[in-house]
Amino acid sequence: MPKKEGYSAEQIQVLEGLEPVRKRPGMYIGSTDTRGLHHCVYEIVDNSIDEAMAGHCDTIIVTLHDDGSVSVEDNGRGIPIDIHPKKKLPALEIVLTTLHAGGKFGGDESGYKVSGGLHGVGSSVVNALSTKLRAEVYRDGKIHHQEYKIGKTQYPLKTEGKTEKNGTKIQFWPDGEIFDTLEFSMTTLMTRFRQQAYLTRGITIAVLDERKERPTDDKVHPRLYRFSFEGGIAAYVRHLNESKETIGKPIWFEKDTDDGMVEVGLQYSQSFQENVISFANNIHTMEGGHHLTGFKAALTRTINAYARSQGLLKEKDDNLTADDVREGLTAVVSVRLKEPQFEGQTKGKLGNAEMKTAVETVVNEKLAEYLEEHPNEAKEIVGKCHLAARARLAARAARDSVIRKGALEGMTLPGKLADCSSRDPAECELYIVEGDSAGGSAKQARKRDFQAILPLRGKILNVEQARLDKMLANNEIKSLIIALGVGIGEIKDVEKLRYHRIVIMTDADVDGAHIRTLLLTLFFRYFPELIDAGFLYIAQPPLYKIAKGKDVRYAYTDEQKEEVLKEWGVATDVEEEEEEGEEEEGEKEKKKSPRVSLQRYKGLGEMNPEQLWETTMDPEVRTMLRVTMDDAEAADATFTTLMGSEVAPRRKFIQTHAKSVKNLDV
Ligand code: 0RA
Repeated sequence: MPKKEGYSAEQIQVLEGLEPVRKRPGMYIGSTDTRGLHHCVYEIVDNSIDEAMAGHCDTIIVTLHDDGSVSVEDNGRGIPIDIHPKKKLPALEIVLTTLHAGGKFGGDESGYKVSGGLHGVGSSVVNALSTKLRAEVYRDGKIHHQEYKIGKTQYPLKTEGKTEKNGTKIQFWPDGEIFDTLEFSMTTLMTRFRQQAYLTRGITIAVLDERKERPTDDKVHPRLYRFSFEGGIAAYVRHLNESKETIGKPIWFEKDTDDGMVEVGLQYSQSFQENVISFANNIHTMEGGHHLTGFKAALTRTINAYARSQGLLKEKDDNLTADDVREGLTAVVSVRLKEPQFEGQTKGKLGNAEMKTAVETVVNEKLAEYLEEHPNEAKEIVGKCHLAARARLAARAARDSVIRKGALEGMTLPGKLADCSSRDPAECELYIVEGDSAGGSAKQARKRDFQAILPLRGKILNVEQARLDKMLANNEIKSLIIALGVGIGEIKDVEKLRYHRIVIMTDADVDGAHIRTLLLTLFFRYFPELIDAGFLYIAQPPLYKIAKGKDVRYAYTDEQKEEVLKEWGVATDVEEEEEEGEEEEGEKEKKKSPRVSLQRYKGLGEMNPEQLWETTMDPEVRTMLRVTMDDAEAADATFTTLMGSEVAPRRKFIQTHAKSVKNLDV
């Protein structure tokens, strides 16, 4: 940890004015969209977190004011206000009105600011991009304040009033001429502050939303939120594993080394996902770096050594691979060091090579210790890794067999596939349909020149707890992959894709939702390029058919159904028929008009081919949802819940989402 005692006005590097910041804001805060706007808050909060990490502050309060401003108050020592001998200005004013060399997102590596580094470097950038900024410093029983407009000082530092407090409060009004939007998101801020509170044990970060008009997303949150985690990183790991069936309690250790602090939390679960996240000086290193490399190396080495020493891995067995030992692992690796180097495209990669050895040494030692002291958990962990290794071999075998079949190309197109006649992928569509009876309807309904139908048996449902590699061995899935024509694994060739529209068409019930999820998972894991290219769709069959004489309407949502019934003057609380049939309306006024019938489709099989065509398959009128990769991270969490071995959260998820396919966006 850098020493901060005795730091005063003379030590602050004075470099240049703030003009460049307004000229090229993106260089300093990344962008001027909503991300850049939120970045300003992080810049200010990071300085308070530095003060907390130095041990001088334990509470940070962030307030979203109704006038569009944000304030950040901490109970630290207060930004120094003594006068700089050469510049003859208070340190506070220098910190807020002068720019440190280089931009955070610019080319100058040396200018990269880190939490835990020099105080206040980013505040001047925020000041330059604000129509107004007010700083208050509580020190020595007095209140000191100063205001700025687009970074320009409005009056000399003023000392007035008494206070018992110590600390700093910065309030700023972001400039609408710079930012595309001035709307802060409580949801976004909370995610960031939760993460930072986990990483800094003992700190409390509170967010207070005082806005009268709140964005829709934010209305779900209480107006005051406090993040404070005594458990630190261990609590973070517990939080990440909340819906999973875990092995033992989170493992946690920290050690101060010559090269910096190393802190690690980890826990295995029965899921197949890996979730390892790393930080350097509280900054999320998205692209990893040497600290993460050290962690992975130590994990592989230590678990193999333990497994061998206990005879859990026989002499003839190969070592577990790095991938094997990370399956089902959730871990947080956090390091703090004096001079962090951030590299890579988004500066999200730690470049300090010494951190590999530092983390590796600590993890080797502490993890070995843990395994020795917790033989039951250790055994379960090794068993889990072993399973991953076996699955890896099985998956390879399954893939090979798929590839072998695929290699025969057109010859082996599955018998169940009703292919289209066109050979131009750009105009060809493949409907993946649940069940043979719906498949039959779809085959009759389709336009055979460009629409192909592949019925999948409900059988794939049985793989509900199975792994994807088992799915690949499944005949239904093999048929699908062969029909797509692209192969899989190393032999994948997306150019060979036979259809540029792949449409998942399943029933609007729980089983349908389940099959759809399995298929989405398959595409997400094995054919992400097809999702990226926008080739994957979800069909939208109607939920209801409502008829009055010759007038037939289809409703795709409950709201639409209500609308039609209202239009036709039918009481909306009318009971739906269980089975298809006519419904007699009791009310007198309706006697003269034809009877209204309401049919609820439980499955695609209930629709006759014409209905299926005119509601779901006719390109002229149908709507389909295009599956996107937009939120791959969120999707992965969805899949974890759905594919995980714990049944309860999965069932809950399917029940709540069975009808709202939109929430399943991949
Ligand atoms: C440098 C020295 C001292 C405090 C700080 C910086 C400081 C900066 C910020 C930014 C936000 N909150 C802050 N709190 C403290 C201490 C100087 C001293 O008392 O010797």
